[in-house]
Formats: sequence, C-alpha cells, structure tokens
Amino acid sequence: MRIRRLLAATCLALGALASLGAGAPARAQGLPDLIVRTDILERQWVVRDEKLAPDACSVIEGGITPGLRRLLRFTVMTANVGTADINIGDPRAHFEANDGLYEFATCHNHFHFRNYAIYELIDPQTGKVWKAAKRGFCMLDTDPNPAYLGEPAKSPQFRACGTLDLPGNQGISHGWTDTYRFFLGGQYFVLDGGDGQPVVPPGDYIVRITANPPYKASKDNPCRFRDVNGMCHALEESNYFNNVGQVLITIPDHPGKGVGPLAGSPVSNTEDPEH
Ligand SMILES: [Cu+2]
Repeated sequence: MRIRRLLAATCLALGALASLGAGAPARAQGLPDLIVRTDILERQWVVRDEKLAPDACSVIEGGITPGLRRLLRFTVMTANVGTADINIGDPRAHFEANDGLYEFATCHNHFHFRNYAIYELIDPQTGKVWKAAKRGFCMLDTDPNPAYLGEPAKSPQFRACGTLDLPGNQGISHGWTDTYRFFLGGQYFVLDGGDGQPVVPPGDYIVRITANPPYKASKDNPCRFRDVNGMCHALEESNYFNNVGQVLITIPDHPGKGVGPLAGSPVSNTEDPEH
C-alpha cells in the first residue's frame, strides 16, 4: 500500500513537473524557492555507534532510550535559490497570535517552525518509512550559497531563533542556505530500535529530505499556500516540486568505527541542539 502511495505521489509530482516543463511560462518573480542540497547529503552521512546522553534534547524529545545506539547521521542543507527572502520575522509574534506556525521548544530554549522539513529513511523494497529524531527547525541564514546556485549571497539577515524573552528573526535570505550539520541534535535516524521504531536491517535505503513539505490542512494547522495538486505548504514558493533531495545509502552489518563518507569524524560527548 505504502509503495502504491509513494508511486502515486511520484506520478503526481512528475505530472506537475511536466506541466511546469519547457513550454511553461518563466517562474514567478519575487518568490523564495527552497531546494535540498543533494550534493551535500550524498557526501555527508555516516553509520556509527554512539553513546547518547539521557539529557540530550533529541533523546528527550524523541523518547529515545539513552546509551549506546546505532545511528545514521546526515547533513541537511536547504538553500533558497529563489528571488525573494523567506521572511518570518520574530517567532514570538506568531506564537502569541497562536497561528500555529511556531512552537516553543523547551529543551532547545527557542522557537521552532513547524512543517519546515521531513526526514525519511525508506526501504525501497517495501516502502517502509522511518522517521528521524529531529523534531523542529529554526530557520537561519547559516551559509552563503555557492556561486553555481545563482546569485552571490548578500549580508545575512536571519540570525536569531528567538526565545520567550529575546526577540528572534527567522527566515532564509535568497542566496543563503540553512544548514543542519550531521553532528547536531536530532540529525540522525536510530537504526537499532532504540526510539521505539522497528530495527532497520542492514541493506540499501533511501534517505529522503523534503523541505516545506506538502501537508493536508487540519484544525491546528490550516492551509497556508496551496500547490497545483491541492496540497498545503507552510511557506510560499515559486516552485513546490524541487523540494526533495534523496540519496541511496547502504547500512552495513557491522559499522565498526563508522561507515560512510564521514567515517572517522569525531563523536561529540555533548549534543549541540544549535537550531
Ligand atoms: Cu532548535
């Protein structure tokens, strides 16, 4: 069933792409456009065993059993390659207005934008999906885009997640990327069942990252922007169909000191929730 749904979604997406294809009018001016940097995802992941501390935010938030866990860690870079900024401003205003865009993450002590990104680990044979540990995102200008993504980055504007006491400024300028590095809190899938999901057996898997993912409207999360398939998105973009980055990875039987492009990178004793 899951595969059929995945296939159906892929067909819909392809259909939408086709309708936006060569003959389509130039993309709308003055809108942000988020993409996932697949080149980075491909080069920045590692399967390894790590000791997770009981007071780590991702452990608390994800209901993970602390101790030695087998993890697949990965880096996510979401770039704004559009012609306008994603500008949400001070999250506290949204929080106080109770508009459902933000939640206050007690452990991180800052505001998180809901519906920013979905991280999925997918078994291509069965379509089974595992969720990552990361629960929320604070959008910032963390890295200027490389030249090949279009325009050079100007000065960063969005640098503060915002707390209950301190004003924030969240967004992603066009020409900038928001980066969630592999060693940060929650940038991992638990492979050994320690988070209550089934054990992930060794084999080939797809890591799929979807920025500004489509959702169905609900009472506490109304439809904000609608794509041509009728799905809702939290952020407005010129193109909703270039938001997925995915790579094929292999989960080994025995990761030893680490398997993957980032094998050998240092393991931190304390988790950095950063953003
Ligand atoms: Cu955070």
